[in-house]
Amino acid sequence: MNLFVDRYPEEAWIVRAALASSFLALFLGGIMGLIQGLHRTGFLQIVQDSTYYTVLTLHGVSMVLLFTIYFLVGFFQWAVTDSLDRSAEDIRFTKLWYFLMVAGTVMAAAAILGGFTDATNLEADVLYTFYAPLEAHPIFYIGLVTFVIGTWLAGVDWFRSWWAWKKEHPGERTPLRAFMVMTTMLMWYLATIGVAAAILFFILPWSLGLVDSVNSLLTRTLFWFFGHPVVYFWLMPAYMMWYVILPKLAGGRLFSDPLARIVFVLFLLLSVPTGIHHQYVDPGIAEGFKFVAMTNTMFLLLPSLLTAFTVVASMEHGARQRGGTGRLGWLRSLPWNKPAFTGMALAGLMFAAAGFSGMVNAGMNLNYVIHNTLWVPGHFHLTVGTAVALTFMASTYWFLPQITGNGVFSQRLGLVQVLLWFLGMVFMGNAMHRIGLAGEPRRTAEPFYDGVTFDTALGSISELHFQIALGSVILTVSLLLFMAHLFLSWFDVASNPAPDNGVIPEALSGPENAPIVLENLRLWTAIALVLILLTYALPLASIVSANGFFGSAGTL
Ligand code: HAS
Ligand code: CU
Repeated sequence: MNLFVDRYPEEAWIVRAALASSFLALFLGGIMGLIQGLHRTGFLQIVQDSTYYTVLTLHGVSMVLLFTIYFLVGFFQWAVTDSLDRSAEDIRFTKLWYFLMVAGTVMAAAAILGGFTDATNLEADVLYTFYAPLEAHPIFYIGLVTFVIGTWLAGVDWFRSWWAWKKEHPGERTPLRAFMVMTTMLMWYLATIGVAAAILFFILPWSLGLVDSVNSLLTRTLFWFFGHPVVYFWLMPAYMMWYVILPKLAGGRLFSDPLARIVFVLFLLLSVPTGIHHQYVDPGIAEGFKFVAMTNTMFLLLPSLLTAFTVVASMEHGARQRGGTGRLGWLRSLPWNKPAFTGMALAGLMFAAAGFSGMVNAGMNLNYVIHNTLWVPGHFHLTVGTAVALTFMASTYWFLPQITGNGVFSQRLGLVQVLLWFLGMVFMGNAMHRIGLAGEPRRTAEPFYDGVTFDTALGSISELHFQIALGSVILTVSLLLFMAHLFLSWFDVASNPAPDNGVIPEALSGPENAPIVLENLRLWTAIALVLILLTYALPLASIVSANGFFGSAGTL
């Protein structure tokens, strides 16, 4: 009786509900992605240019706010319950935060969907970055706030479990998965201060008509205070899978538990004080502050570089346990026939490329070349769209049986699905980066300067457009396969038994080797707060002193 669903049926229900919400968003967002991919490359323009921005908003919000966050709350619920081996303190509270998230989603979705029709005054064509001067119907912001409050309460729920566990296990190291959840949630609490302040004090009152204008630069800066760390909110659960599930699937054990803890503490410390790297070209922020953000960003590469080392070392260990030999020959001994493994490994491989495009973005001078071009969507389709999304989808092949009690429908079909996602992103990611270097702008329905042309010469703009469209189609096929497969597995069409493989093995270098100071999350949160104050107090003060709190909308 090792399956999670047998041990914790009520918690498994919440995990399933969160996953179902997540995949619904993925499906909706994916269809919007196809429409966009074909629209802006000139292949199929079934929506008006003005509706393109509704589609773009729905795509962005569904993918990066709903798909990712619903998945991670489900995954974190499993991680906390399973690793602490205790039920939720009060399952009604657990349901409360989930339903708050759903209520928020319904409000925000209604506002966005209103953009497709003139029958209501609902509209929210503000993209997933939703800062001023773009303005949405108030219900959009109220929905977002409700959704975020849901996640805050989810964090409270997990902290309550952790505190209760600690009381019963004095002096023991927190199990790795719970440690990762707590550090991620602390990072999230700090990050969301920015977006909560932007919405509650400025954007919502403005959208309600209570104030006439807002200081756009202030809302942008508060947004990016949140907008950079939110990307690690998506990444850290994917890293958790690379640390705890991937080594097991590779046939071995995690290389170092203490190193994994250090990585998560580094993310807690450094995720927020880097947000200004999204604003290198914003006037109104002094160069010096931008330079500080750049320096912090370069330090923030460290936890990912450490991850690359630890995860690959763990994979190598697994491969050698399975009889692999040679300097690179061990790669052949990895379980490439398993979609959960192959999907996650390919997601990691793609993230290596994505990390490099991130480094280019982060350099102040190089950023001037790529900012606001299609290079940036290229970067984030490899990070969140592949490293995170493909890891989430691939891990579902391992995870779903744990929470439904049903085996997956077909490993082979799963393998085809993850390979297609990787292939689709190879085309799309490559072409977006390259076309961005040629200067094609992002966030536009109409990137054509001379009308649509179809030139087949390799490397030409239209050939790159073709790669983007082809990538979108391949990704859609992969998505449809994933949804169909999910349905067949969830409803146990093949009656495959669920493998009883839920135990996560101990790391080679175990938790007892982790310095005890790592457990002191109050200390790390306090240091993170100081770093945030040091990087943000002066820029915010100068923005407010230049144009006041309410400046004027649209001055940027
Ligand atoms: Fe980024 C813009 C800088 C990581 C997402 N980023 C964006 C936007 C998004 C986004 C959504 O400095 C657009 C926002 C908008 O709409 O305007 N980003 C970075 C840097 C990193 C980085 C330095 N980004 C991410 C992650 C994201 C994400 C992660 C989502 C999940 N990004 C920027 C900057 C901008 C930006 C600027 C603004 C651009 C502009 O001008 O607008 C770093 O965290 C990256 C570090 C990563 C590495 C790679 C390590 C490699 C690993 C792989 C191991 C291999 C394995 C597999 C496991 C150093 C861990 C091996 C396999 C075998 C088979 C052996
Ligand atoms: Cu960033």
